[in-house]
Amino acid sequence: MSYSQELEAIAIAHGCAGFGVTHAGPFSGLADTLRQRIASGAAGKLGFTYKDPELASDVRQSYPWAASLVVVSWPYMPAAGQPGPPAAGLGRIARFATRDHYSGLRIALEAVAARLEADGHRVGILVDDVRLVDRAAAIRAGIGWHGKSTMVLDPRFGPWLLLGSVVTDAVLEASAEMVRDCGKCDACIPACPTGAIVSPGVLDASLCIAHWTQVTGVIPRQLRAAMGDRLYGCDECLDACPPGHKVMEGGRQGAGRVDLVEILAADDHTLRNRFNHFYIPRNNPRYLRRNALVALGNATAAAQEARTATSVEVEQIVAVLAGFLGDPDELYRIHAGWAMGRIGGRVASVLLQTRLADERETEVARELEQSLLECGGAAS
Ligand code: B12
Repeated sequence: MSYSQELEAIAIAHGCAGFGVTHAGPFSGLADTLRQRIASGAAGKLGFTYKDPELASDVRQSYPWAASLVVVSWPYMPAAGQPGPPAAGLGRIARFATRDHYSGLRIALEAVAARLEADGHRVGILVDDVRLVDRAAAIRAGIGWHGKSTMVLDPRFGPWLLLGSVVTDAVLEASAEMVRDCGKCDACIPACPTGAIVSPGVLDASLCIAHWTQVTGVIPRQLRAAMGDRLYGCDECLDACPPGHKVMEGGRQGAGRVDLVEILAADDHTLRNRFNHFYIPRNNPRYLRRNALVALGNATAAAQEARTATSVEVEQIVAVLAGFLGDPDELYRIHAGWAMGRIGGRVASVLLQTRLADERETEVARELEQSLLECGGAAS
């Protein structure tokens, strides 16, 4: 057994799906790609690897001693389960976050790193870090291929993989790249509800629902209906990907379903504890509540259309939204008002009209006027 094979055996024994090695040199062209995405607006409001393209595309800027990258993939399906049917007050969490699926990946990487360290090597662990574009490392280490959705796919798990690396000064033999691509399949492209995959392999994050659930600010009005019942993340392009279908069978139904009313009633401390594995800007639960308000509007409207919501349920939900419509935080007033407009009806219309009469913030008033129109009421 070669040294790399011994490391691979450790990774596989800890549950990894894929294992590969690449040299630690810079990723050619990657810094330019990142800069182009920033310049064109396709990076949206994201920091992460877009903060410093030079740093993200050359691991030796952070680890001058780096010789190799040991890259692994972590399968989170079918463990992540399936959301099951929608309902009036229920939201949905993307599968990568139905629980902290990164924890298994980190344990596996620590085990590989521990072996390298025990043999006298220097190590660092990189997962979702500003210092490495995980997918670029995975491709060069032969773990999978670039899907048109931008996801790294492998033949067994499709896109349902998380990625992570151990950077080390050990000089290891590089793995061969995987010679495979999506061929004629482009199922992910029309599956995106907002058209965010603007061409094969290029995602405009400013249109991506997952992006908007993770950044600060007001969610663009034209994207809110497409968010559907999603509280955090989005799986539409992954769900559509044929190589991932087999592994989707058998997962627990109802996984990642959350009670949105309960989330909106919870205090900051409870939300931080319950969702501490989410990436929420500055760990501030107001962004989670913003997402919950939009999801609640969409989930309720969909249940009304499907005639699965009772009038009592809808009344209770409108009452919850009304509380946020009167909140001092304008982020809540905007999104609660929008959700009321989406649900519609006489009560929502009266509440919106009453709020609008008192509203002093121009942006909020503009939003409320539109919500009132969508609700079927007229701004007086
Ligand atoms: C920023 C970020 C996001 C952003 C932007 C995503 C994006 N596509 O760039 C947002 C918030 C939208 C996001 C969403 C998601 N993310 Co994210 N995200 C990241 C992060 C932090 C950086 C990604 C990055 O640097 N992108 C830079 C751009 C340039 O890369 P790219 O779009 O992948 O570009 C590649 C292609 O263009 C490709 N390419 C070049 N030429 C060609 C030609 C062809 C034909 C093709 C097909 C491709 C191709 O090369 C480029 C570089 O590799 C990484 C963690 C990390 N540190 O790497 C996780 C990461 C990419 N995310 C991950 C996950 C799981 C998700 C979600 C599935 C979560 C969810 N369910 O909501 C979604 C998937 C959405 C999607 N289709 O990408 C995983 C992806 C694992 C995998 N199997 O690919 C990562 C690697 C985290 C991890 N450690 O596992 N994410």
